[in-house]
Amino acid sequence: MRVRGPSSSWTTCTAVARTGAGDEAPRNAFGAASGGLCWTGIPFGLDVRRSRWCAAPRTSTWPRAVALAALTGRLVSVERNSETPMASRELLARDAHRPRYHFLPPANWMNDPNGLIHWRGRYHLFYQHNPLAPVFGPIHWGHVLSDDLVHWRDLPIALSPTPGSEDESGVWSGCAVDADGTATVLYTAMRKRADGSRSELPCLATSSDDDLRAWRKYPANPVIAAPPPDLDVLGFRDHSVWNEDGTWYQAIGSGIRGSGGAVLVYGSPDLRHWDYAGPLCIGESAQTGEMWECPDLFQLGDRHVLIVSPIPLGRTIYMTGEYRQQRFIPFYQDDVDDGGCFYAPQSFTDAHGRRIMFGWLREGRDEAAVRAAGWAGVMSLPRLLVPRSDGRLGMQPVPELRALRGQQTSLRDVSLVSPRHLDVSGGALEIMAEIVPGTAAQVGISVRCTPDDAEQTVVVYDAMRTSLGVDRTHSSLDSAVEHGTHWARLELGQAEPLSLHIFVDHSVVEVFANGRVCLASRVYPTRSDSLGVNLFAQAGSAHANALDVWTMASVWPGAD
Ligand code: DQQ
Repeated sequence: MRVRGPSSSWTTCTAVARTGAGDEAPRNAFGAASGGLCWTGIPFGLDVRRSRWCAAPRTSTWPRAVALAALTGRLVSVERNSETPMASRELLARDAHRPRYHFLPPANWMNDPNGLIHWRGRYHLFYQHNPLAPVFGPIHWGHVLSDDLVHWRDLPIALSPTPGSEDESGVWSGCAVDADGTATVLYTAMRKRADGSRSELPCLATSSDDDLRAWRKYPANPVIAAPPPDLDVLGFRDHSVWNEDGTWYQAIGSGIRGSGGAVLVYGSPDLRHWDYAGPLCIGESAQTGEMWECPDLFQLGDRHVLIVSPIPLGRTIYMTGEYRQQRFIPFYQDDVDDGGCFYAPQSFTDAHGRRIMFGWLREGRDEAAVRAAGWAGVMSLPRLLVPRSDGRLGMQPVPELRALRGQQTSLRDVSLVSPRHLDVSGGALEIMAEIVPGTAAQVGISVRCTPDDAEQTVVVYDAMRTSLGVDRTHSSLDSAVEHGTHWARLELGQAEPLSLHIFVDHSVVEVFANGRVCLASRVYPTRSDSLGVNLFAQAGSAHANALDVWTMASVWPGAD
């Protein structure tokens, strides 16, 4: 049964709750209590009525309604609200682990970026979002827009699960295109059935207002009724859509049992009627996993790039190669990011012709910790994708991020034989360094360091391994958070220095190296003085040609 709260009770958020047949009126976990509850560390006042309704009072803010809904355990959908949920950004802003200039929602859970589009001069980022709790749950599309890819404005939730429809269990990942002036998204409708089975089917929604606030789901959804009948597929979800000579094509992530991850292609004259055109590409499960999530196919220079996030690898790979007539032949394959938390990215072309990618940075801490924090999931910085003659995928932070630079500290021509403490500190920093490794076995930069080095995260180039690593062995004195080291192969050419571009943002350390390697990692220092930066060389000498460090401004209200 679907019910909706009395409109007079709602101003900021409408919760759609559902009770099973014969259910008692939903009471929250504390009975029909009210007021003063502390949930996920955030004090929320509650007003629970003994009825079939879970309603937030007129005075409620977004997180109150969400907290209430989560406590009942029965809420399945949060519909579009008319006000922005900025209050909760301020509530969480001073959390020591909360990033200050990476994008993340006001509260609760986020995973994949979705529906990226540069629409009427502004950037739109939609995201997989459980607005009810900081854990994966009923997935909606959260929505923000930006003039500059750096400062974001929260907009109401764009897409919510519709009870009784194909997407009643979640509005899963999808992409956006401009179809003759109408913004159109293809997304995966998730429906879980009582017998444990589930369907994943492509659905369509449209919007044409300036801010892309109002979305209308296509009444004849789903636009594809089932996966190809002659294929035994493991999954059928996530979308990449493009237009070729007037025909729309859609790539859907899948896997063929006994074979490997796959991307299936469909063609359509109008984005609503689709015919299967065959597999775009099929992998081998031993190498690239059983099922490919979040396919993203695009042209970059004179090549094409296919990005997929394979299950069960839990990391994202790219392939550069040749695309012709709905088939993709890979020539080169590598990981998009080796830092261990980057997953399910999506890219888009902006009005300047730039290909820009965002990826989801997963948490490196357990459920109890994220429930206590009240939020989970961060978006990577927007990465500019650039073609390279060696077939690799070039990645750089977008230049717009320079707008956040504050105080600058610079060094030039420094010989390194031992660690050097730099006269800079901060939880939000940008660091650029050009270092000639020389005879040093290891050279690099430590960030989030305490003065006694009890906590530190080490970005290290290891000459013997010819690899760049992010060593989190001592990142945190909290033994419950992740501590591993992640390595990326990085062979420096003759006379090629190590070029590091490091973004430190509280619990995020995002590293770009030599234009071709990225490592995004999550770290959770416990000490308030884990703010230092050290430059080091070990077992030999190195030379830093240049090093620049900037403090970075916050883009979120209430943060320092
Ligand atoms: N997450 C989504 C799926 C996608 C996966 C659900 C990747 O659509 O396959 O939130 O993180």
